[in-house]
Amino acid sequence: MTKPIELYFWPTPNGWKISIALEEMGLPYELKPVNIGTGDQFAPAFLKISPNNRMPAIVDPDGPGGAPISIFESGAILQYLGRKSGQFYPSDERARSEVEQWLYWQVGGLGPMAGQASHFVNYAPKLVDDQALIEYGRARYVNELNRLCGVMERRLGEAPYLAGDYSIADMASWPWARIADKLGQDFEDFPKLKDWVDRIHERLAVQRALKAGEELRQKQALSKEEVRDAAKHLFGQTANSVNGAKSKQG
Ligand SMILES: N[C@@H](CCC(=O)N[C@@H](CS)C(=O)NCC(=O)O)C(=O)O
Repeated sequence: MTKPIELYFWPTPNGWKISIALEEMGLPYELKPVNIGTGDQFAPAFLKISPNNRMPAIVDPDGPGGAPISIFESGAILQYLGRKSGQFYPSDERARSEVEQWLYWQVGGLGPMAGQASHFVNYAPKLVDDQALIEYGRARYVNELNRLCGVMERRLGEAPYLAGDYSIADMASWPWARIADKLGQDFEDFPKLKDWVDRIHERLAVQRALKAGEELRQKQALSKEEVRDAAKHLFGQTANSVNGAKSKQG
């Protein structure tokens, strides 16, 4: 029996990309919680697997040549799992390039921009007393996310899924796109995007992925104090602060 893939995970959009892929592909996996609100991402053992101190990451005990392999960066993980399972990542060059364009669009654009929009909508208002100071950043990222939702809306008018057929590119974009309404967007302006969000949400594998590790999820609306506590670990990171956190963790 092959050993399960270890998924270093916290229930956030980046984490769900990989639990969705593992569920869709029917690959056995085991969740290894990385509590990013309390600093688990700086532990030396985790940095060996994920040198960027971010989750998700995986360890596949049954990697190439039968030896273990660790992988960080959600896009690289999705490509690895797609190649391993032979699913949702076609081998035909034209179809594969289509998937890769939308996958890279997600990891280079939608993910970082939605992440910044989330920072300015959900966190900055609880961290900065003078709200005028955050307005420029909030508008910049909420507008950029709006533009990206428009890109998906146009694309989904041409094809049912981002790369034509359902693929790892959809698995990467869906966890962020589905919360666009919580990040200053109105789904009424993006009906095709909303339909795609709903179609993917109905998939049983996606429902199982959302359930996995659900108990790790904190309540949605954090108090000012809770946000300030998590912010000590999550925000204002520098090369020195990461090294300092690392040495504190032994
Ligand atoms: N580019 C990375 C982004 C991953 C990422 O930003 N993960 C966040 C959680 S959603 C994280 O681990 N944050 C921990 C930290 O900021 O220290 C990927 O696609 O895997």
